[in-house]
Amino acid sequence: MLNRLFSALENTRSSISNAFKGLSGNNISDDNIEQIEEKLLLADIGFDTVENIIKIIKKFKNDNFLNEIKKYLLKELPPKQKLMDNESYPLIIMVVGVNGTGKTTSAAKLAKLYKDLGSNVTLVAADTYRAAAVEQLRVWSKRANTTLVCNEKATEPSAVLFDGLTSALLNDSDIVIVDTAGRLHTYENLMNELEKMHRVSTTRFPQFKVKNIITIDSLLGQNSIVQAEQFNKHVPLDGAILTKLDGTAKGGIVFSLHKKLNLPVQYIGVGEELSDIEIFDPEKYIDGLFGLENNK
Ligand SMILES: Nc1nc2c(ncn2[C@@H]2O[C@H](COP(=O)(O)OP(=O)(O)O)[C@@H](O)[C@H]2O)c(=O)[nH]1
Ligand SMILES: [Mg+2]
Repeated sequence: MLNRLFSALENTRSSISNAFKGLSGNNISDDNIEQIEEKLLLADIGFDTVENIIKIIKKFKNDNFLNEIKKYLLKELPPKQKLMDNESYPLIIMVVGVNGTGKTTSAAKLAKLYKDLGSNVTLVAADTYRAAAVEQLRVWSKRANTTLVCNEKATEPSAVLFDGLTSALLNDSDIVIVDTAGRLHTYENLMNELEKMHRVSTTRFPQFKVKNIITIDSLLGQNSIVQAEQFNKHVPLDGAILTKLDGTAKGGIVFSLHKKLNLPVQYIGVGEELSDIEIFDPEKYIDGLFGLENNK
């Protein structure tokens, strides 16, 4: 099967590998190094990580430095998460993040992913600001064959969440996936609302384990580090979904998220369809960035 992560990283990879072209043995010039540095930074592989990669290239120039880079980068990332095995149930996955980063789409994709793994999934449409988001979720929940809890008349996201969790308990759901409203981190009241939702889950429904996942739009680059930092001040983030990895040449943000915020990328979005989600695999990701073997 064609590896969709590898395909999604095509633009990022082609930019990086152009810079690596023509490098051989002792012929590595300062110009070469500068070009590589620039391309890696453009791909949003953070500054520290880029500096370390350059050191490796200089040190191993006669050997296979790409393999050394891979070894180093693998150590920088947490191992691939095992869905279901390492998670405890029932579980609430709150999908949070800035407007347009892919929350609603990702919530639906996650519902299908877990449903396909055999879980009993409830989707909760807690974006009370956008009627279109509820409609979008309704269509998807039908296609994914999952229960949807929504209330178009509700104005309080926490109230919809409360209903959703009550209903999830009644129907024995393993996983509740909650779509939330778009928030700019500067909107204090929206952030407070998010905190309230977190409180409702943890205090009123202690049966559930809560996981807060932030959607990070690959196209936004280093700005998303600031966004994630802000969200993390209000609700404890457990992981990230890197969305829109297809079509971006800036697929390198994963390292900074982990290094600066200790935030593991757990899923990636590779398209607009329901099945366009994958569990993040660090090794495949690194192979995809640098065009290494065994990756298709
Ligand atoms: N190409 C691509 N588009 C995506 C992906 N995830 C979301 N989108 C698109 O991004 C736009 C915003 O998504 P939406 O889920 O409504 O964002 P929200 O405002 O955070 O809920 C929509 O047009 C989605 O189809 C992805 O992984 N790849
Ligand atoms: Mg939405």
